Amino acid sequence: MNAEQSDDPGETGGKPLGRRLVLSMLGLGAAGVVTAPYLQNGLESFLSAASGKDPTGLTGLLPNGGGFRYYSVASSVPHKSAADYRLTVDGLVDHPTAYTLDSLRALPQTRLVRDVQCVTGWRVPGTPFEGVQLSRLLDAAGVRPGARAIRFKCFDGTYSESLTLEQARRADVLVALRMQDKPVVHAHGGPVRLYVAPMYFYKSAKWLSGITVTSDVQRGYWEERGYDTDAWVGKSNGRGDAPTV
Ligand SMILES: Nc1nc2c(c(=O)[nH]1)N[C@H]1C(S)=C(S)[C@@H](COP(=O)(O)O)O[C@H]1N2
Ligand SMILES: [Mo]
Repeated sequence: MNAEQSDDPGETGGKPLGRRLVLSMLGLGAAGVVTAPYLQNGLESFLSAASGKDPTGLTGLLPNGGGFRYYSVASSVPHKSAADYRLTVDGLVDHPTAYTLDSLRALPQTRLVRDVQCVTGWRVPGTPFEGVQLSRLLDAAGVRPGARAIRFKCFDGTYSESLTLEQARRADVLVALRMQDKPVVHAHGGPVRLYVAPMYFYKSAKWLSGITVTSDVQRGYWEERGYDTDAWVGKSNGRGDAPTV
């Protein structure tokens, strides 16, 4: 990573901190090799142990087996259990709602298997996601006339995303409770993340806490930093052909 690349979605903005430094902060040494005990315990337990020592959130640069990079623009993200997780639906709706994890689990679930594509170049083919279609939650809330967009909030306190109402109503947009056929783990945005299958992965907001129906598109975190709000894979200013960083 260098200063040039620091505005890539997934990298923490504006901090020209060298990979070596980050790795040494994590106690990995310059080779950047995640050593065997960490692999045995699972990468996530390693990352959660490391995250306290990584104020930059650059643990996303670590190698991992599944092909995913673990990204967070926030330096630390609280953990939410089934007991304290809530997803609010509000704004231009007739029935503002707060869902618990159990109430989301009780709704019909949709499973999609698509390729995940980050604009920085990495890609994970055939990844299963499962959850509630966003359109179902919007219908339940009763979207008012004059509504044209959705604003997504995250409990990391920093990230945000947006979709037009038309995009949000697509059948391949999920409020995902499962990823890779298991509950969404904290590192991947659990317990609940957005999954916008046809768009670059920055649209798939992790640690989803709020869905607000709005009259106009309010740009999200990376969108304020120059990335397209209409982030169709292959048809937007993402850089799917860029080398993996
Ligand atoms: N809350 C939050 N959501 C986020 C991000 C983030 O930094 N914070 N990064 C986005 C980007 S750029 C990517 S590529 C994916 C990465 O998801 P992963 O960490 O599960 O691989 O999450 C997206 N959603
Ligand atoms: Mo990304």
